Amino acid sequence: MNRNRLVSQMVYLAVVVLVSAACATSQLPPTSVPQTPTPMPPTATSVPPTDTPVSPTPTLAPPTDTPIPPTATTRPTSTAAPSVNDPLSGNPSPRAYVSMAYDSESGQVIIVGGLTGDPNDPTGISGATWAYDMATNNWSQMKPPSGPGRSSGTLAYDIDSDRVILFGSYPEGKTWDTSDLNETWAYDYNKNNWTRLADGPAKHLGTRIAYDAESDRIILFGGYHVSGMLYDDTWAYDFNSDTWTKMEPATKPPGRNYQGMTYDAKADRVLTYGALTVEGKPLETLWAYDFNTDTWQEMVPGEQSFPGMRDYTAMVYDAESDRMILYGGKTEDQSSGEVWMYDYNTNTWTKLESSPNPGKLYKHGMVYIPTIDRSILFGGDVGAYEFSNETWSYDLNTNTWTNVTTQP
Ligand SMILES: [Ca+2]
Ligand SMILES: [Ca+2]
Ligand SMILES: [Ca+2]
Ligand SMILES: [Ca+2]
Repeated sequence: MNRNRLVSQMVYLAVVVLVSAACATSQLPPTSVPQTPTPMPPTATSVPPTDTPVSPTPTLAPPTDTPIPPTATTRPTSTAAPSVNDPLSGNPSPRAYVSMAYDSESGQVIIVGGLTGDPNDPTGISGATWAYDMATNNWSQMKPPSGPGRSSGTLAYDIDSDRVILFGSYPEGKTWDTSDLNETWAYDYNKNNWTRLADGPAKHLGTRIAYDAESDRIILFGGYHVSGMLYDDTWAYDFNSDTWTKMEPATKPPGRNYQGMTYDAKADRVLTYGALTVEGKPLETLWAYDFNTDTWQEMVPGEQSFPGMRDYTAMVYDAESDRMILYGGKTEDQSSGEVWMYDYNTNTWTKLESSPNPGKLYKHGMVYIPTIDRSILFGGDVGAYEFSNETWSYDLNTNTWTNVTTQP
């Protein structure tokens, strides 16, 4: 069993118990969302792995895209004030559990909160909305008039709808109160406002999302249930109809959480890699999901080198180079500073090393910016709850990292 994960989960459970006891009189009524703990053994796949390069199959008829306005007005909206658990100007404070999305219409990288201090201290959990402007290399706390008041979820940008989608977050300042974790929120940078949308799957701690642009769907995979079970279910969210749909692929990757996940636009596949089983066994095979056919495919690496154990890693897709980039994540010797490049077309991993680099870290955020053909990395845990607030830029074509952190 992975001791670090066991300890963190035990701490987390203890906190949930304490918070539940302390807040017994102010508890929300039990949710009507039924738990669906369908424990699945961390199976190897039943389908024989293929290690032959797979050419993307022609897409089937894409789901129809009839724009239906989200019916957010029927749901409560948060009246949370702008976050005080964060500096009001300058750079975001150092943090972990960072997820990033790039609003390409507005040219802004968006993050929402993160763990900024002691996870047992309410002031250590920020729910602030921050935007990083590529053109000026400047971070701004957006201070929307109302917001989710939530932290450390997973983000993806819906290009078609020009919204950043936040899912799987927990309340700001509630110290790991995971209650349901099922709120869906959309951020419109142009109007600087958040809208609450239909609830998604409940209690999927550390689930990840990515946006399938060809299908105009947010794809969700993985998550951890506090009973000690990792989910291996796949969901799709359509902002246009404000609908979550549970998919039913015949084959599924082993359950996991806080893994790397990104969308390969050319192949029209959502790629996921890394994290651990409940027993602490590393998940070292990349999987690719095609929403159009509702099919997961295991991309067995064969004899080549591949990243190996990576927990809390980050992945992006460099569209210009048509390669996936993986950076960071916890390894057996704490964490790694290597870049791994993956080519879906040939199922080929390539290790790249360069100096300087952001160093060994995990629980960081990373996103690709097509207009400058660079990936941006922010934050992360550099070891034992010591956090970074550095911003780095990476050019895959030249394998060059640049620290672009501005001095306060
Ligand atoms: Ca926008
Ligand atoms: Ca959309
Ligand atoms: Ca698709
Ligand atoms: Ca490139």
